[in-house]
Amino acid sequence: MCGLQVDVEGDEVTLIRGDRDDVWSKGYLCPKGTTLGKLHADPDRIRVPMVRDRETDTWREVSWEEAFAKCEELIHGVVQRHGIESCTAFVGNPAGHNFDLQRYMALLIGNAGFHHIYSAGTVDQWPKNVACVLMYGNMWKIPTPDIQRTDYLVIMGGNPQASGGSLLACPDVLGEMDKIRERGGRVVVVDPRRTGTADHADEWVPILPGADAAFLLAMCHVLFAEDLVDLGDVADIVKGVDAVRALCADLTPESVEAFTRVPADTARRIAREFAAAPSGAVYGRIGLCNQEFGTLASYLVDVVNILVGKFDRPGGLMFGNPINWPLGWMASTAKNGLPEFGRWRSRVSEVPEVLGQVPCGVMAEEIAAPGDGQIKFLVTIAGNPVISVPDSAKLEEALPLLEGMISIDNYLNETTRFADVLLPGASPLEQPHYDDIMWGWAARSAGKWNDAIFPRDASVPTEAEVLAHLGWLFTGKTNDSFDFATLDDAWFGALCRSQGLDPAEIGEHYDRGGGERLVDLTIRTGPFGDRYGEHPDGLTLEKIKASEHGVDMGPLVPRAREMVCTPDGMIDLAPEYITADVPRLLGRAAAASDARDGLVLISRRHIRSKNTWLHNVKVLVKGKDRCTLLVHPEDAAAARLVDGGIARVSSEAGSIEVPVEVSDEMMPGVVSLPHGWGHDRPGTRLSVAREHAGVNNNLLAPAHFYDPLSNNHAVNGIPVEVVPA
Ligand SMILES: Nc1nc2c(c(=O)[nH]1)N[C@H]1C(S)=C(S)[C@@H](COP(=O)(O)OP(=O)(O)OC[C@H]3O[C@@H](n4cnc5c(=O)[nH]c(N)nc54)[C@H](O)[C@@H]3O)O[C@H]1N2
Ligand SMILES: Nc1nc2c(c(=O)[nH]1)N[C@H]1C(S)=C(S)[C@@H](COP(=O)(O)OP(=O)(O)OC[C@H]3O[C@@H](n4cnc5c(=O)[nH]c(N)nc54)[C@H](O)[C@@H]3O)O[C@H]1N2
Ligand SMILES: [Mo]
Repeated sequence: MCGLQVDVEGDEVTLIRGDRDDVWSKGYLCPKGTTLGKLHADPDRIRVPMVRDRETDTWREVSWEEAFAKCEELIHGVVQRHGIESCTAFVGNPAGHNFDLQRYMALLIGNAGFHHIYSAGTVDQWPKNVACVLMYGNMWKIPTPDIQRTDYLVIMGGNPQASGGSLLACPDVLGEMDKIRERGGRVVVVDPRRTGTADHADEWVPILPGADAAFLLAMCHVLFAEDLVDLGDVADIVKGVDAVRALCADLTPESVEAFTRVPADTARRIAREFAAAPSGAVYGRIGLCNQEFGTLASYLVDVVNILVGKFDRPGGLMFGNPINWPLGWMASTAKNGLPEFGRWRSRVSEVPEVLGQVPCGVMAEEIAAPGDGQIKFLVTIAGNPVISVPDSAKLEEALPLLEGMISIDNYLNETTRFADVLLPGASPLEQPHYDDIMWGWAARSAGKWNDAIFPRDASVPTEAEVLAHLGWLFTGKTNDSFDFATLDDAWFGALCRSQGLDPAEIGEHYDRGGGERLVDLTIRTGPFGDRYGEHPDGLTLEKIKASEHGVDMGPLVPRAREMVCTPDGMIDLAPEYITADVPRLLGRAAAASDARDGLVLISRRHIRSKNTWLHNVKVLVKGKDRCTLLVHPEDAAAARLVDGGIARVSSEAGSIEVPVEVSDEMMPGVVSLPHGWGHDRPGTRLSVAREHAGVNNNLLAPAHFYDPLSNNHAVNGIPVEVVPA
């Protein structure tokens, strides 16, 4: 989303820097952006399709035609032998960032007729999706802090210093935090680790991993007890306030102190300060999702904001107002009814589905265990589950058992090495760009178009075409009859109709399809759009393209009334599905207060990584080893660990060895490992990453440690034992 200035000579990138004239990012850029040229030039990046011979485990470059012939043979074989029920997909994170993948996933997942799929969503934001669908009516309508105008910001379980933000899209979040403080406001970071973000805050509040829901309930308690509850402008569209009052009636800050480790007077003071601030927002991110009480904690974040009238107003928690409406915003519980959970169960462990998914860590047993419904075919799309998914050793053992595997990916990595066919996408500089859902939680109404910088051979299919093509084959049809344009038109037609428009009429405006047509549609029917001539001054993609440095339509505006799409039009402050989880939380609180000695493991990110996959870029991995176990000095002393020594870390799931870094940035009792490492596996083509292999922290994450309300894995708060190796 940040504006780049890319200098090129011929087909080489000579420099990438932040575009100072960019209306959104104003020159700001993180290291990920500066290295797109390195990714483009990476000799290890896969540029042509490859097919693997299983017997010799060797790869051969093939034409696209031959690759799809192999796909057809494999897919049809498995579907004939075992049925479409035996086929599934794993969708990874870049599917949310890539120009085509983010707009065309439906043409694979929807058209193929998979019974269900797996995704990185269940090690990420599924709890927030559950909370939002129940509260607001759509799983992707996730409100974000209006960080540029707030007076009081509480960041829980997020570290924008490393991540750049997440369900909060804003360039230079640390700069915004500094500005909040400069204008007399306050920033509080609630995190088991004193992160680089905490260093920019007024206050760091260490908290025991997984205890955030208790902290937030105690905040609610204070708000009710001290008569600070005032819903403000949204009062008439909120229901369930009394239920929340009852829920936290006994949960004084004192009563949860032993569990959260947050002193009662700190919790009380923050609740009071937050309520009294002229504007304020509590923001919760992955630390609150990837934990045992992910749904409860993620839901309570919104509750706290709403209770004190800091919702849907400037400086508060607000819905995004993107120029292009995100495709994910189409569904609504007003139209489709409230979600039913547990419509089916996973075959082996009988985990009830949530929003169509079971924990992605369960995929391994579904592949490995024989029987009816066993997974025999897997398509991975921009995902590296052998590293990113809990209990990953099991998945590594299971993948060779598949009868067919296709990966849409740009690298031969820990996961894709098991594929039969590897179908590469374009490099980031060979495709246009315009984000979809990410603008849905952006700090301003902005947008911009990026043209592809380097041309790609027109005969090479785009990733949209690849998705659609595979979807086609799964329905039993053949390569000969595949025609992207027909499927693209059908998808475009569905999107037109969702906006009350006639596709035949709207289609007249375009001489070609593809992602660009979809972007234009979502802009023209968005809040600032021209609606195809109805508002002649309105925006179109053409107008945005003409603004080289992007378009900024201003700050967020109150729009809850228009965004909320529940059956009764009300925001549900107390969905029973979620509030019924409080007794489980209190049970855990009692158990945790009794057993304070053990260590628990949490994850972290680094500004020079992107999950599992930027480790093949030299400038991003150079310098001192980042894959270390952070341990508080007291814990290090107790376990006889020394800085720079090697520790053996063991959990219920496995055991690894890793260098120790003793640091008081950890709270006592909690140790931290980065995720995304472990590049020592055979058969990959990652020459740089291999030299900086690190270890995979998901070898320690038990597959069955997850938040049962959302099926989101708890990769934070894993009990571990740490000893010198
Ligand atoms: N222990 C622990 N585990 C975690 C987390 C954690 O905090 N702790 N975080 C979780 C989170 S939030 C996430 S999102 C997941 C991420 O999990 P994954 O999505 O599985 O991992 P990534 O590294 O993001 O996957 C990137 C893959 O996409 C490919 N790729 C990159 N760009 C493109 C492209 O443009 N097109 C195509 N076709 N492929 C591309 C890369 O080569 C790589 O194979 O990890 C999760 N796992
Ligand atoms: N440079 C870079 N940027 C990225 C990524 C990357 O890998 N590298 N990944 C991208 C992705 S896919 C995502 S989802 C986002 C994530 O964006 P963020 O959520 O900002 O990611 P993290 O930096 O992992 O920050 C999570 C914080 O939660 C804390 N934490 C862990 N457990 C708990 C807990 O139980 N309670 C509380 N209160 N805190 C806890 C951790 O100590 C950590 O500081 O970042 C995105 N941006
Ligand atoms: Mo993520």
